[in-house]
Amino acid sequence: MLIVALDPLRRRGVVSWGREVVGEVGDLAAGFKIGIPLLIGAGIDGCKKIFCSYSGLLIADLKLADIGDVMASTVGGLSEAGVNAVIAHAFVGRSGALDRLAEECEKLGVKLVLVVSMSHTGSEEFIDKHLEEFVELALSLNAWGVVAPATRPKVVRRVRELGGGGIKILSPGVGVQGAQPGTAICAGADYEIVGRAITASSNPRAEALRVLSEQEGRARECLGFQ
Ligand code: NUP
Repeated sequence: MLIVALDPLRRRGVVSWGREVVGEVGDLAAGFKIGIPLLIGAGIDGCKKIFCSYSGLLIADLKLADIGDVMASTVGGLSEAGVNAVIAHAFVGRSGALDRLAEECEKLGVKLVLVVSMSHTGSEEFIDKHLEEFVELALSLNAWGVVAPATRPKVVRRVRELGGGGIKILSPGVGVQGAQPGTAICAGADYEIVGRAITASSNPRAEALRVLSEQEGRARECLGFQ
């Protein structure tokens, strides 16, 4: 239920920092999410070192938004580096873009995740106006998952209604951005993505355990878990 966003907080010692965090919370997390900050800070070879003894879900959150061939070649490189899921923007559309990306992901065995809504308030300005179409697009492309904001559980609930039970919902925004652990799960998310609340803590493992226990507590209340 927990995906840890491994965004480095400074520029130095990124690889050893990353290895430390992965070592501390790797057995607690359902996956890790890496993005442009880690790629800049550690390079692709540094990322490989960080995850060399990790074999779980590894999501590259580059929020791809390009023509199909460019996104496909990006995914090829990421897959070689050990990434097994990628996040792309839905707004680039299917034809000449996401159709090609989805095909490449399927070929490489990489999970495709589309952004259908974001955790910042500006998401309402443009992206959220197309929420229904984006979820439909994700379903029609057979995407493994979608990103929807823990900061706005109503949106998560709507995505679950629109998407049915088969698609995974990944929800960022827990912790520093204000959402409480478990609220997105209660609204229908499968995973909550947590970055700084864990990675900036002096004790990432204790913080990850706290997040998991809060998630469980809320889920027990709202979903009737035993
Ligand atoms: O809508 C989104 N909001 C968001 O914060 C989509 C995302 N992919 N993210 C990512 O989630 C963001 O790039 C960061 O890696 C993580 C949230 O980190 P934090 O706020 O928990 O530190």
